Parts: sequence; structure tokens; C-alpha cells
Amino acid sequence: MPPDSPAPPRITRRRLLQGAAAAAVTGYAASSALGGTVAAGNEEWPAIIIGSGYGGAVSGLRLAQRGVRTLMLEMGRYWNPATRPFRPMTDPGPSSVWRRRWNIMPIGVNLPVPFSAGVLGREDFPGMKVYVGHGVGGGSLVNGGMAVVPRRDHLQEILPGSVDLDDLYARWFPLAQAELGVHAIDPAFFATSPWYQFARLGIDQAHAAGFGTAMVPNVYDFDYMQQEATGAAPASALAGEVILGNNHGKKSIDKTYLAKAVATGRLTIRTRHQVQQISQGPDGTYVLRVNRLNTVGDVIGQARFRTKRLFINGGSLGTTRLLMRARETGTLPDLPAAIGETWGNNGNIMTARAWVGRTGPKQSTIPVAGIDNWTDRDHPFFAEIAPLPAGIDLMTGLYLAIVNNPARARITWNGAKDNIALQWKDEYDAFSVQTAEYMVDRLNAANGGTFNRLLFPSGTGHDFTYHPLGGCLLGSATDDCGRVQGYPGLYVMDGALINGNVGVNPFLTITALAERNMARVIAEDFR
Ligand code: FAE
Repeated sequence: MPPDSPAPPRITRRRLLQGAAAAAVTGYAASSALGGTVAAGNEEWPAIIIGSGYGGAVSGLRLAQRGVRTLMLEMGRYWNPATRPFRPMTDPGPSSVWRRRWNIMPIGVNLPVPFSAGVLGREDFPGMKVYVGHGVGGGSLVNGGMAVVPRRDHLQEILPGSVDLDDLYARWFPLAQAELGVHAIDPAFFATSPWYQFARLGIDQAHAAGFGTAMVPNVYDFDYMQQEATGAAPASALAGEVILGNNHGKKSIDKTYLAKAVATGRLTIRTRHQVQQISQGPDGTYVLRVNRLNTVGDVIGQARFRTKRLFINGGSLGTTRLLMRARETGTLPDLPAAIGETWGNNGNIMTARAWVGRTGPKQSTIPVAGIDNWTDRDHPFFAEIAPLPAGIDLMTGLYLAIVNNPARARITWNGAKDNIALQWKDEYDAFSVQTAEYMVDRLNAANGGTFNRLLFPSGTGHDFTYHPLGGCLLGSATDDCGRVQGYPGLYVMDGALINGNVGVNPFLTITALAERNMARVIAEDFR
């Protein structure tokens, strides 16, 4: 059985053996075959997790370690670089984009791509394009790996008061960092490598403009990167790979949390299984109607799964969509009215400066530094000094800023389209635009340079986000550890829990919060 094929209609001895053989390569398929014990399309599991991103991976590991036989359903594919490699940003292929005919990079020229169930997805709404990852590992497959601890005073503002922040910082952030494999870059390598000339220049120019900066830890294996730099290992970060997947170096969660969970023998992952509808039987069992997809993402069949414990972890939009569909179509009619509220783009805004000086033709795709201006009350932002790995010296500084923008939107339900709707008005971003312009003006005044209007004609790119957050808030749509109000056995552990803007790149916070919540849920609900 190929590692990401849909569940077989019946578990046969032959399929079992095929699964076991594939498992030797991937580590996923054997448990996938072994886990299915009930006849076609109506399996019952002690626990089911929807989605294999950060929230899903933490849920999967902790349930498996507690001894709970758990099924994880993921709409995307399993990506194994040995058999099915990712492609660099400048040369997209069938692995690259989820069901589009053109690449979807937010800047630069987009090339045609084969229509396929690729790794990078984008959902388009009026005023806002939301980027997400699809595949075993969710957003960890496409992201830049920046693992940033948020400011405590900011978390105090956005999390319910009942979350013990001493405990979160002392226990759950360190655990998340350890499990994710977070490390800092070797200062000597950073100081001398041509691959980080762009970042050193960005730091120097920030200081010249009077801004503070911070080095940012990452889940990329920097020892591996140093081998890339000497040619001793196949290049990934140093070969333009990120956003459309990394073949080497990056510890995406298929290599950390999920590998550890599968190794227990109690987590089964089924790929190309897209959950469509959730309902509930009279005895409280949740019933999932699932579309099975082919490698293009077309529906090739249906399946049904049942469980008493359902963890919805489809990411901010994926989770909100499933919950809103269930509430609005009446299959889980008593879901809280708060679902859909307080969605935010994490204050994301991108901007670029032209003619900044030599940023270098060689640029690592993995960002390791940022400008930290969060405590400036008038212009609060944290801006990643981002790479622009075009292979030539573009003399351009690129920044992905996270502005402390209080704007939030409400996700609504469009029954005619059977989908969520979101309207992000231009005025919501007025503060982010003003803040990003302030940053660029100050950097240019101190160092020279202009707005790069080739990349961003209006000066900034504020109609897209990499960091969707909210839709099922901790402490309002759920209790203060992710139990959905009114539905025992229904949980959310992902970015949907977080109130729209966490002030830094979000996956470390999503992971730490999921760890904290799962510890309570396991202790209290899985005795
Ligand atoms: P997520 O990782 O999105 O996982 C959800 C999973 O559920 C996906 O695998 C979906 O395919 C799957 N799914 C959804 N609906 C269904 C369904 N109906 N049935 C079955 N499966 C489903 O959720 N964050 C940082 O902290 N640092 C960075 O450097 C960074 N860089 C980024 C760069 C890019 C280009 C992007 C797109 C994001 C970046 N992020 C970064 C954001 C980060 O990846 C994101 O916050 C987390 O991945 C969200 O984690 P969740 O667990 O909420």
C-alpha cells in the first residue's frame, strides 16, 4: 500500500503485508493497515483526530502515549523526500500547490503548475488570502520554521485569565521547544556565512535606524545547514527550498511529534481523507462523513468513521469550517454562537525596500532574525528579516511584519456555497499599513533605499496572511482547555483557539497551548 493511499475497503492479509512493507519506508502505513479493524467505511475508533498540523500532532502523541488507539485523518498527502520530493520555490511541480493551475507565491512571477493535491494551499476571501499547508505535518511542511516565544504581557491580553502563564512559560513552552527540536543558529556561522549576508545587513540597518533586533530560534537543523554550505550534504535551505516544502534539514512535525506518536503503534494516519460533515448519534457518538481523495484531490469515494472522542484540528479555517457547517446545517445544532468570532491575520503585512545595499546572491531560505519594536505604543511590530533567494543580488530587503493590530473579523456561513465566508476590509489594515510604512521610512532615512514598488505596488502587501488564528476561541467557544462547549468528547487544540494575533510567528504558541490543554484533558477525561 503506498503510504498515502486512502483506507482500503477491507483489511486483508495481503493488504496488511503490503502496509507493513511500506511502513519500513515511511513509518505510517503499517499502523494505517493494522488500525482498520471494522468493515468498510464504518469504522469505530476510541479517538479520532482531524488534521495533522501542530494541534493534531500534540493531540496524537499524548493520546497514543496514554494508550488510546487513535485515528488521524488528513486531507493532504504524505510527503517522503526519498520517493516524492518537494520542489524549490523557483521551480514548482506537482508537489507544490493544492489544486491550482498557477503557483501562488505572494510576490514575484507565478509559473503554471500541474493541477494536483500539492502541499501549499491558499483560501481566497474578499480582502484576504490565507496560506495553509496540506499534508502529514500541516503548516510545518511549508513554514519557515521560526519558533518564537511570545511576549507574556501580550498573551495576558489575548488568553483567558484562567490560563496560568507562569505554568505556560515554565513548563509548556520548554516542552514544545524540546519536542519540536528548536535551536539557535551558531553565531560564528551566522557572522561569516555568505548565506546570511542579507540578515546581517538587515540587522545593521535596523540598528542604524534606532530599532532593536532579536535573533530567532528555528526548527531547521543548523548543523545540517553548515554541511549544505560546504557541499557535504544535499542542499535544501541553501537551494531555495521553503514554502513549497523542504526535502532536508527542517524538522517538520512528521519527523518529530508524529514520528514519535506513530512509533507507539497506537496512532494511525490516513491521508487523502477530507472530513466533510460531523454529526452525533443518540448515544453521543460522533459520526464523520469523509471524502476520500485521489492524488489530484478529486473525490473518489466516501467513508464513515465513528468515535466518542473527536479532536478537530484542521487549523483556524479548517476547524472553524467543520464546526460552522455542523452548527448551521443542524448536525450539531447546539454548538456555541461564539464559533466564527475573533478571527485575525496575526497582523501580517509584508513590505520590501529596494537599493538597500548588497544583500547577496546567496540567501538561506530560513529566517533567523527580526526587528523588535513591539513596545513602541504608536508603532508596535515584530518584523522578520526575510530572505529573497532569487539567486542574484536584488539589493532588496524583505520584511514580514507582525503588527499589534487589534482588528478582527467574524467568520460567517454561506449556505449556498456550503462554505465559510470572511470579509477582510481594507480599513482593518490601516494601522498595519501605517506601521509598516513607518518602519520602512525610518530604515530608508537612516540607510538609503526606497519602497520596492515592483514587489508591492502600493508599498505593502496586506491582503494575505501566513498566520490565520481564531474562530473557536479558548475560554469562549471552548472551556479553558479546548473542550467545545455543550458537546462532551469534542475538542479543539489548534490555531483556532487563539484570539487573532499572538504578536510573533504562532506555531510555538499553538504547540505549547496544545500541550497544556492535552495534559488536562488526558488527566481528567481519559482516566
Ligand atoms: P495546520 O498546521 O494548518 O494543520 C491543519 C491540518 O489539517 C492541515 O494538514 C490540513 O490539511 C488538515 N485539514 C484541514 N481541514 C481538514 C479536513 N476537513 N479533513 C482532514 N484534514 C483537514 O494547523 N509559523 C511560525 O510560527 N513560524 C514560521 O516561520 C511560519 N512560517 C510560515 C510560512 C508559511 C508559508 C505559512 C503558510 C505558515 C507559516 N507559519 C509560521 C504559520 C504556521 O505554520 C501555522 O500557524 C500552523 O501550521 C498552524 O497550526 P495548526 O495546528 O493550527
